[in-house]
Amino acid sequence: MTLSDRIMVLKGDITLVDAEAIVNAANSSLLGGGGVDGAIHTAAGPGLLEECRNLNGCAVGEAKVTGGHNLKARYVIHTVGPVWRGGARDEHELLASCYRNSLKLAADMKIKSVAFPAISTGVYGFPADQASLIAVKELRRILRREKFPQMVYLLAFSEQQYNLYIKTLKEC
Ligand code: AR6
Repeated sequence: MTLSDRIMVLKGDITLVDAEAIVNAANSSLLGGGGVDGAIHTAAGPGLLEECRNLNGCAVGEAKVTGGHNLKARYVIHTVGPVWRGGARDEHELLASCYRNSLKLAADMKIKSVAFPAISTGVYGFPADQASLIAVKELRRILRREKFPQMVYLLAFSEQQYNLYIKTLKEC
């Protein structure tokens, strides 16, 4: 566990984190999938899918909020990361906007703590080092001017991802 201003790196399963909101790396249907999305829907129970059906999907880079249902977290912020297509298709800006829009929702709702998975770095293939830099830079930039959330957790699902976040936080 490492602290840097209001950003903390944690290792493990995001569904078990003690945060007021957790962020889901969803797809644009918002109707579930594999990876962290699958884990969140499984832990939240069928009520989450029911609520998601009413949201009419979500564009890449945008974010929408639901309740947490059976999760410990009170809210789930669903965001849709870009699929990596080589880096010249606006992927960097779209990933930054996932962090920006998710955090903006949390700030507007005065949510105290939010946990983020490494959006787009699994099935969507975004290079983890570049994604980590975008996450840290964007979160820091926004936290500088927002009082909420007071705490942001970066959830690393692997040792490698954990070390990468620590390195990024130290270097930028
Ligand atoms: N807790 C924390 N992180 C996790 C967990 C977990 N329980 N499970 C996986 N990760 P991915 P994407 C990490 O593939 O790349 C879904 O099918 C994982 O190791 O979940 O944004 C959606 O429906 C990786 O570091 O999301 C979309 O179709 C990170 O979470 C698509 O995958 C993101 O991996 C989205 O792809």
